[in-house]
Amino acid sequence: MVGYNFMGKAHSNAWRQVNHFFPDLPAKVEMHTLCGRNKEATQKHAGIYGWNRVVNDYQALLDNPDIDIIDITSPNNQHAAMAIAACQSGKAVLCEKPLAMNLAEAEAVVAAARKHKTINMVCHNYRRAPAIAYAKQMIENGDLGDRIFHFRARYAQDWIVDPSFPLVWRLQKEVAGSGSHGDLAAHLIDVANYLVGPMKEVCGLMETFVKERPVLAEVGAGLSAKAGAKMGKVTVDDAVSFVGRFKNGAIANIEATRFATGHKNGMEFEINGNKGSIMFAFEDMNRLKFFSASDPAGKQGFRDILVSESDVHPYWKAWWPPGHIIGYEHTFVHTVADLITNVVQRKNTHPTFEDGLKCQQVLDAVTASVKTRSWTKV
Ligand code: SOE
Repeated sequence: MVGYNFMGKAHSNAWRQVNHFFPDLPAKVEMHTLCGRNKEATQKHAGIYGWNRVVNDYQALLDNPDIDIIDITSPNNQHAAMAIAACQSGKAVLCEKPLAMNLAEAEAVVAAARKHKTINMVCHNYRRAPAIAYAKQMIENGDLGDRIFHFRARYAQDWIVDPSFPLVWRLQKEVAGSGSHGDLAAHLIDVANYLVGPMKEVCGLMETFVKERPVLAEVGAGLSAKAGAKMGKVTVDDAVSFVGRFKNGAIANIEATRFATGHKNGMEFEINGNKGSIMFAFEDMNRLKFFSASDPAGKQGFRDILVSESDVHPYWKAWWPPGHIIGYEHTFVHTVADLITNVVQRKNTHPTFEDGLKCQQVLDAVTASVKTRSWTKV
């Protein structure tokens, strides 16, 4: 694995736990090597997370014949080049989202994966929240009917509302690619692609509310950081909002912001079909709300499904008795569990790099639409 900050912590935990909770997987994980540029920090995090060895040169990971899977959790501007090099090495590749900084990069990654027949996955972990995986089954089962009308979604955070919060890499275009758009809207777009299908056109707006911030003095845990004295320019969007049309006729209404005061990780969506609707809110991720128009008159209403029944709900067999709920980190455990099976069977499952590219196509179309102030084809 390369990288050891927020996503490195989430992925490491997944690799460490996966055989414990999925004992029937066809392979046992050895957490072979952690790679990072800063020698001391890499060593320290390898110790905390449970990696057996440390290297400071990415090529050393790729050259090691004992390593089967490369996991990329470095900042966004390194994803594409690292993923392409990993494909060339013949190993399987898991890349944290977003797959790339822009469409051209994402296309190059997909081309490399095709050329080298790479087993690949992009880590859109929310697909593997049991409620979202179950929503997929319900939609395929026709529980919402045979026509979807709306995908309405919002990703609301507030960690940079304070203008004295420093200029971390997530706020710099050359490292992050974009702001709330590629970081948060990307998740909603991926869920939309997964549950409703591809979009054909979009029209959006973006805003950067705080245009200058103190430069970064020190990175802290999670998303925290300490500010330095000088000021620097914020080069990404703080908030994005767009509408879109799906190829199947449904319409999308999507918003992502880091300025929703009071909201911490408010990833929420609703899908309305001709026979039913579902609602999901990540901060209550063990529940899926479902309305069925087939319920008898007088007894209709949104019901609350606790998605924790072993024989019914995706991934639950691995965990606890019903109602003994799970959290954010489990979505990563599910992701690597499925990846391990694929690596052994030499096949790909969603979300592949192609799915990452499809997400990037929507992201780029929205950005173009904001620039030209017009509807843009995906
Ligand atoms: C920060 O905005 C962040 O950690 C994202 O980078 C993640 O992708 C998202 O899952 C939660 O918020």
